[in-house]
Amino acid sequence: MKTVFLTGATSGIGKATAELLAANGYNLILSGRREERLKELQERLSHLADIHILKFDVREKENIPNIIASLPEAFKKIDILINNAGNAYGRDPIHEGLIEDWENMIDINLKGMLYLTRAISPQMVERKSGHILNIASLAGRETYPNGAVYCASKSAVKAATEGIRKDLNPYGIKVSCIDPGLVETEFSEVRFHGDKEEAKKVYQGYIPLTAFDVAETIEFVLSRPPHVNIADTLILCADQASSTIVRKE
Ligand code: NDP
Ligand code: 8X3
Repeated sequence: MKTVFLTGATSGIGKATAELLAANGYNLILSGRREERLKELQERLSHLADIHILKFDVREKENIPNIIASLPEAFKKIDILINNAGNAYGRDPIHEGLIEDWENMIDINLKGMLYLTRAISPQMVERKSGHILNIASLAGRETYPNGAVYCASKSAVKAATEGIRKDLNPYGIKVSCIDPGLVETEFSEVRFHGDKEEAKKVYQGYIPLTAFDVAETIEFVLSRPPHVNIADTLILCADQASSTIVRKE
């Protein structure tokens, strides 16, 4: 049975992925900052798979190597790392943006992914096997107004993913990236700093992707035979043509 280390398991895409992977026979290390949600997932899924939960913030640069080193014996060998934790903060033109929002996006979306990859990839290199899957975004391929820093953070995730694939190629490690378009999760609630009404409007008038749609893509990428790596995937709802073109009623 393969062991997956999944960040951002408490909500949205990560939560749906945890549910689907547990049902498909993967053992899971689930992480996020909201411990109650991690415990709920562990209780609900533990009849399907072995689940270990870890409450930490992906910005904890100093702590992450210790967290990985202190995993219980049964979870020490990590076959798959899914760097999913991330969010957008704010939807402002650059001259009005909050610097704290920018720091959150760069520190969580980009640097958090790098810290986890740095801590977990050496054991994959040693074993000459493994799979790292990063969740970037359509926003990493295409910018849109009032999203410069989020788009930059995701573009950086995509560039880093390509570089990581090249670095890890000699060791037989697969490195993949999935880029979703609009997915209805808690993402917009976080982006609008908890304003649920504003968040709801993002998904009105068309049918967005669900977290489960993306989880299915993740499961597909992970379950390809050893010689196949789905390196890069764009998944959009049928109503979306680009970051700025969405067919609405
Ligand atoms: P959600 O807000 O529903 O989930 C975000 C997850 O990331 C939560 O589990 C949250 O856990 C975790 N997270 C956020 N910040 C941190 C942190 N500092 N440390 C640890 N965990 C953190 O959003 P989505 O499920 O939509 O987002 C998942 C990924 O998908 C993100 O990388 C996002 O950028 C990307 N994406 C989303 C799209 C969308 O339209 N929704 C489209 C394209 C990409 P907790 O708060 O408990 O720490
Ligand atoms: C999340 C999708 O369109 O809000 O990456 O940037 S979008």
